[in-house]
Amino acid sequence: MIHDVLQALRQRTHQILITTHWNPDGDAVGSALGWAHYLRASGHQVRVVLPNAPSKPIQSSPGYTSAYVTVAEERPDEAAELFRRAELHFALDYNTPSRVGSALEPFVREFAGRQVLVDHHQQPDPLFTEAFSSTAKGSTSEMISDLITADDGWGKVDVACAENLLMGMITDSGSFRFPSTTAHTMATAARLIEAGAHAHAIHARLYDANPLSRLHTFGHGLRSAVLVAGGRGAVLVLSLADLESAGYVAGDSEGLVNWGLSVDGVEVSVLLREDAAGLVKMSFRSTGDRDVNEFARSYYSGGGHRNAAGGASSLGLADLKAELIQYLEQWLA
Ligand SMILES: [Mn+2]
Repeated sequence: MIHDVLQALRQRTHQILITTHWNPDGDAVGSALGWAHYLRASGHQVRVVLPNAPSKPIQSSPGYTSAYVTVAEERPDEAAELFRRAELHFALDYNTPSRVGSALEPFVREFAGRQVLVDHHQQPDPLFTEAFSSTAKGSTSEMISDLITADDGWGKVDVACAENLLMGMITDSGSFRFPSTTAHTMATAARLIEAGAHAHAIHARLYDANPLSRLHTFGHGLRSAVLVAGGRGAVLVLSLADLESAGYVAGDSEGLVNWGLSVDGVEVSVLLREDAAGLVKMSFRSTGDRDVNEFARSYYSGGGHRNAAGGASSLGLADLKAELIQYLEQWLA
């Protein structure tokens, strides 16, 4: 299947659109910009549409400020026009059209041209008749690197391309420590470093550039941690009052939920973060076979991967916490 796509790309120049999911993370932006750099080096007309802007450190990725990158939330008309104009759409790092947000979702659903999914989440939407989808892969950026290998195209990978793909691999693998990290992952990273990517510089840009509010947000979250289900579950909470006192800005709580797993014996960690709209955002992390994707889907209309998922509830922070602890006690008993 993917060879058909690569062959079509080799035959002539295409008008290509690349999109990725709402709140684009390092892998979303890394795979999108990395693939854009590669396809442009191959002579194609390429535009990237991001539903909304990523965090500041990710905005310093090579190419982010280029004219061919459109943030749909800021320029909706331009984004709509790009969907109308493209003949080939690559949907990267998401499994279903709703992940691009409600403004862009109809454009993905009604796209008239050829549509190709490249993604590592579970349950790819059947809308994508051409799907390069594998949950065994740790990142979409690694999958894009595989496409470049299949295209025999490493000669066209410049520093900007390599930096983006390596950023995606670093962020989605927790700096190469998650179970999805394989020998192939490391070999791919080595190839990207050979192509000019600077692993240390990427890491410093992403992780040593915190605002103080992030430390204070973590402080509140870490202090709140409780163990449930005989120490197999951890629950962390950030109330609106916590966020206010920390001077919270969007993104400050990213990665906080992982700290629950650092406690000896904890298999499932959940972070509840109160939202100004009265909603509580939920992040789930687990180790081994504990399937938080399933748990989040069943109880909190969420989903994600087996070991990392999200959800939301309008129950109110205190009630939700009590309910969640009850479910965790049952599940982890
Ligand atoms: Mn990803």
